[in-house]
Order: sequence, then C-alpha cells, then structure tokens
Amino acid sequence: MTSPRKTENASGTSGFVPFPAERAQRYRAAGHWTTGTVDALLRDAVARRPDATAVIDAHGALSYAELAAAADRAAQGFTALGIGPGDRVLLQLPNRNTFAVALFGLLRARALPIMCLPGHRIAELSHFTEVAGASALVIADTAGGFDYRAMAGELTERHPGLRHVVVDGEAGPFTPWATVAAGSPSPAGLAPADPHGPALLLVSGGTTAAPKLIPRTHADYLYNATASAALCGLTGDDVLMVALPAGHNFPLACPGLLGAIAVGATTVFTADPSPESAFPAIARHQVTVTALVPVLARLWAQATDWEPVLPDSLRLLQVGGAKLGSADAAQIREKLNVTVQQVFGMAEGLLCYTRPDDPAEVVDHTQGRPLCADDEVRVVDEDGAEVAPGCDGELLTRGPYTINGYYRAAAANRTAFTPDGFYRTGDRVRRRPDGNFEVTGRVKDVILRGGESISALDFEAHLHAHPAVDTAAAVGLPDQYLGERVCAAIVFKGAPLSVSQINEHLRERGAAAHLRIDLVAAVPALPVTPVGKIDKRALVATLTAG
Ligand code: OOB
Repeated sequence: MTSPRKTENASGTSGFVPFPAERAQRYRAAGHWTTGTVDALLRDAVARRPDATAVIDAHGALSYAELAAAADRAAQGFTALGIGPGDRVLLQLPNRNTFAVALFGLLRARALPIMCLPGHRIAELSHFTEVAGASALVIADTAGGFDYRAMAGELTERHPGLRHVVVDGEAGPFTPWATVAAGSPSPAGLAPADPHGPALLLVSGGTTAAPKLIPRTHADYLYNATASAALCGLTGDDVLMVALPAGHNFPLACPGLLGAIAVGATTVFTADPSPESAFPAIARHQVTVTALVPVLARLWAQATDWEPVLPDSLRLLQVGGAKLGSADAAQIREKLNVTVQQVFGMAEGLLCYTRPDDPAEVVDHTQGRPLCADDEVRVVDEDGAEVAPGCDGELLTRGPYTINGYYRAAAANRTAFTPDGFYRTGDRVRRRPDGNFEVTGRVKDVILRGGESISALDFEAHLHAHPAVDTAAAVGLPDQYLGERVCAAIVFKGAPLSVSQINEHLRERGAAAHLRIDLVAAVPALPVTPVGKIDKRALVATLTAG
C-alpha cells in the first residue's frame, strides 16, 4: 500500500504555497493575471511572427516557427524518457539556443524545470535534487572549462532517484540531447497546465545562505515578463542579449528571454559576457537591450577606452542584482552612450525599476520603484512597525508576482513571511518622497564591531569613491575583543593603500566617526556568485583562512 504522505511528496505541487483566493481574485480582476501559460507565450509568438528570428547563438539562429517545432520535438523526447507532468528536472545549460529549446520542451512536457546556473556545483545541485526530488538533469558536456558529466556521475550516485542525465554534446554514459531533440514532432496531447500552479522553480540569490527553490506560477511569471517588457518599451524590433546566466530571473524574465518572446523580439545568447566577446556580438546582431550586474557594467564602461568595436546599437542597459553606485551609473551612461536602468529585483518576485524616461538624478541615485500598482510594500523596523517616511528599514512585500512560500520549506517559510503573507526581503531600504527606493544594505550584511552595528554598504560606497579603488567589499572578521573587526577587501587599480590612508579618506569624505576600517586586504579579484554578485561568504572564508 502506498502511504498517502509518500504520494503527496512525490507530486510536483506538494510543498507549493498558492496565492490566497482573495488576492488571486483581485489580480485576475485587475487584469494582471490571465489564463495563459508560459509555453503559450511561444505559441502566440509563432502565430504572429513565425518567420521572425527568435534566438541566435554562436552556432546559428532559429525562427519562432523553428524554435516552437524544436520545443515540441523535445517535449516528445522528454515524454518518451518518462518525464511527465509535475516531474522536477534540473536545467543547467550555458547561454545557447538549446537552453530555450530545453526550457520550452520541459514546459510543454508539463515538467517543472529547476533553473540552475552554470556556476552551480555539486553542493547546490545535490541540495536541489534532494529538496525537489528531481528525476532528471539537463547539462552541457563541458563549458567554461568544467566537465558537467563528471559532476552528474557523482550526483546520480548520491541520488538514485535522478534517473536521467541528458547531455548537450558528447554524452558519454548518459542520454545524448540529440535523442531527446529528435522526438516525434506530433503534439503531446497533454491537458493544459493550471495557470495558477507552478511553471518553474527559480533558485534564490543567496549571497549569505544556502539557495532555496522558488516556485513561480504561470500567471505570475507571465505577468512578470510581459509587464517588464511593456515598462522597458520592448517591441518586435528589439534585439535582446542574454549575457548573464539565462536561468537567472533577471535575464530570463525581467524582461529577458521571456519578455522578448512576448513581443516577438530576437534574443541573442552569449556565454561570455566579457567586453572582448560581447561587444562584437552586439555590433554583429545590432543588440538594443541587455541586462548586467554592476561589476560587469563597470567593466563594459571602462572597456570603451580600449575595445576597437563599441556597442553602439544598445539603447537600454539594465543594471541590477547588486547596488550600483551613483558615480558608476553616470559613468556607464556617458561611456556607453546608453539609457541606464537600475533594476532592484529578486527571484522571489518584487521588481523595482527606474523608468527609461526618468531624469538622470533618479536613475543615478535610486534603485527604482515597483513594477505593479498592486505591489504592496512596507518598510519596517526590527519590531515590524512601519518606519517614518524617508527612514531606513527592512522592505516587506506582497503582490501579484511575489511568492507566498519557498518550495518545500515549511520551516523557512515561517520566518521568511509575515502572518499576513508579506515576504521579508532582508533588504534595507529607504523610500523617497517620489516613491523610488534606495537600497541601503542587507539587514544581515552588517559588521558588529564593539557593540556597534555598521552597514557594509555604507563602507563600500565610500571606498568606491577613492580613485585608487577598483572594487571593494567590507566584511567583518572574527575578533576576540571587538566581536568583529572591519576588513576592507579591495582590488586596487595600482599601488595598494594603507589602513591609515583609507581611514583618512573616510574622514575627508565626512563619513560617520564609527566608519573606520581595521584591516585592508589587497586582493587580485573578489569572489563572485554564479550570477556575478560579490560573494561575501566565500570572501570571509578566504580571508579567515588567510
Ligand atoms: C536578483 O535576484 P536574486 O534573487 O538573485 O537576488 C535578490 C537580491 C535582493 O534581495 C537584493 O538583496 C539584491 O539581490 N539586489 C540588489 C539589487 N538587485 C538585487 N541590491 C541592491 N541594488 C539592486 N539593484 O538579483 C534580480 C532579479 C531580478 C531582476 C534583477 C535582479
């Protein structure tokens, strides 16, 4: 006899927290939610513009009709392997056309893709497999100098439930992607997906904690992509480049690949976001829009001084994922001669954007305002009480595209959400009278020095203002007297500065008296997460070991 609990755990929707009925009703009535599904985006695009170019990578291009036909064949191929409705499948492909084919193939087979990033390794994949009960993995053979098959071998040994590994390239002992891609082209004939059920699982950004799985519904994610496309003024004439890892929410749906499909635009995949590689690709395909993290955007701006080909066709450069300094925003606009947009978003939902027609002051100094009129936001103190207008506090939010719970994480959900369903973002913000937010740090990214709690971001803003500093991160290192000492890890442009020179700089800038560093670590580079944010956990580990 099968125990009811086991049956429950095996299904894709157990451990998924739906929107409460009252709010769901409101979002439908307001028109934010439709009855569409994410894969229907592609069907609609095919109906409207079958011959327009949908995706381009280093190996070729696919029209919308070709992409849809390839996705249908892949859906059949997945179905033939026994991958069906509700099955969780780890999708970890580099930026290339196959990513789009596999994603829509899985959606059409009604499986639940888990959007891994190429930078994830066995620790993360093993965690996702365990939590989600994944039954398949889709990878490349090798990419960026890493052999994904070796990792897959170890993963299948640890998790016997992971029955299939599909490999794009030399498959070795696994199933070649070509076998899946050669599925019979007849439609699968599956019942349409529930628009209010999960469409895919995103992975949380986690620069300080283990990543969690984030279930996004068809209705909420469609809204996310289409409303973002509208806000950015995306049209069928745009060419959008996916330069960040495609499985990340930002290049996937803000507006990203899905937003581009929603308007019938072309998406160009690049697996290498360095200026040497991305600039010529932008010129070749006349790319108009792309999304970057601040570290990359700064690099692109600097590279205009020496790269022979410039990204002149770009009209909109979205920068988000981590705080962009105001001087950097201005420099990026000037050097790349482009409209800059700050994007403060999260895989959990809420997106804040500066608008393309905002004045430079707003774009340079704020992280924008919510996408939707029905995004509810509160800025609260440690006791959960709303702070006075213009004061710092933690941002809480709920709305038509913000999750109501992590996937299969009942314990974490009790602390990550308020009883009335607001997600505690963990971000410290200040709301200006014009409604735009300034991100002032992470609630937990504070250094506890001698009884004082200091925001790391406060330090970093001052450090970045020094002409000798390329990039900097402030972290607390354990200290037996002070609790923590402030360490500034800095990539210097030239000769390193001393602790006293840096503290003199802080004094000159009028930084508060407690904003002084104890240590400086001159480093060749700062460690980054798979999407390119500074990875403080890794940094502290290295500095402590050193
Ligand atoms: C994006 O999503 P995640 O899930 O990788 O990370 C979310 C976290 C936010 O909670 C915040 O702490 C930080 O990343 N963040 C920013 C920021 N954008 C994200 N902090 C300061 N300034 C910003 N502009 O990173 C993400 C998802 C969709 C669109 C853009 C970014």
